[in-house]
Amino acid sequence: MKIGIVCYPTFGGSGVVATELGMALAQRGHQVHFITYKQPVRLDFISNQIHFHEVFVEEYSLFHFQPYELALSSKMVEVVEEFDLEILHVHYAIPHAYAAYMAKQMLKEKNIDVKVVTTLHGTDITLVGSHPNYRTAVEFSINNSDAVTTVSESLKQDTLRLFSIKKEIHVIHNFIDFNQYPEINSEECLRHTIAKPEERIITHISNLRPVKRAVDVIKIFDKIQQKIPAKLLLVGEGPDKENIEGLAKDLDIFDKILFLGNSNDVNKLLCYSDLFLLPSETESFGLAALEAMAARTPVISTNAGGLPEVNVQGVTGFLSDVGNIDEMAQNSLFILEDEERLQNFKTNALNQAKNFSLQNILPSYKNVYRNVKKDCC
Ligand code: GMT
Repeated sequence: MKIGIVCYPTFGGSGVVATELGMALAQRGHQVHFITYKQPVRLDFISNQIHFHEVFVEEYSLFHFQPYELALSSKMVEVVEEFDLEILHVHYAIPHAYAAYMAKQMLKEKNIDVKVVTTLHGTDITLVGSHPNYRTAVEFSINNSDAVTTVSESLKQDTLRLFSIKKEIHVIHNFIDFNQYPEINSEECLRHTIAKPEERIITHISNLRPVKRAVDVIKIFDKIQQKIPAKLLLVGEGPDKENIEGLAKDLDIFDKILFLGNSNDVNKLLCYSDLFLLPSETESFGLAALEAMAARTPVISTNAGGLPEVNVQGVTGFLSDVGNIDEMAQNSLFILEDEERLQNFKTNALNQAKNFSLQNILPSYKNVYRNVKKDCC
């Protein structure tokens, strides 16, 4: 198949999923064309089956906002025509699904029938998409896609609740490519460079937006380290960085935290983790939690959105109400204080992650592609 993938090229989960999907398809012989404004950060697989088409937006003094959708839909038309693409798979509705609809209409005029698959990822529905300023256009572009998928059952229900949807929504969970995860104790996993043997290593990875509640991470970690020796690895950059640094200093735990910034190697960082914290306000799926579990790391999360579809209460970790810092700290200590229990949770986390392996999930996307193509011409 010849597929165009449109996504955000940044460290956010939707871009990561789109990039991993494109690389997996290319490895299996499909021709994949990424169309976005920058090379996706996780795009590290070199193959003649992968192409990258940069979308340029011309600056002009009249524009208060640069018209990205216009440049994107023009680029989609150009790439579909030049490379005979059959499918445009757009990740994150805003503005990608809308731009794809426009591209599809322009291509129709040229008797080209490209199929549009839209994958909804979370905040494009829950936080931003349903805002009155965007709702009409988001609803229209979902209903006019040839196929629609969501990354969790919870996000499907949110979409049906917040919009008037006429299309069938297919739930296709996010996935993990286990080939990218080093063996525990392998040479790539140098735990001793991070912490002393007696210290537990706790990790949080996110783009530090308020929705991730990274401030809660610091508060939970503070309670943990009062009881047991521990280090916190904080991976990611974002608007809450200053707040959490300030809080860590106020609590006098700054020296127990490693601020690692953005990383392309989360798989390698996670191999020394004993526990992963994800106290998000909302999370359609929680790819970061799944990545942690794939590296044998139990998860302490909230019970928001799709997290219960990933993290299993009392088995792979624990789930609490948003903001219940005391309970999250208690559950963390319950896992961390007993070595045998910790090892059981680690094994369970890995086993649960295996349900979301690339091999298990990829066929669902291929089915969606096959079905939309069946309706063709
Ligand atoms: O929240 C993020 O970190 C970024 C955001 C995105 O779209 O880039 O993530 C959303 O999509 C991820 C991949 O499907 C999901 O795992 C995240 O749960 C979801 N984030 C939220 O719903 C807040």
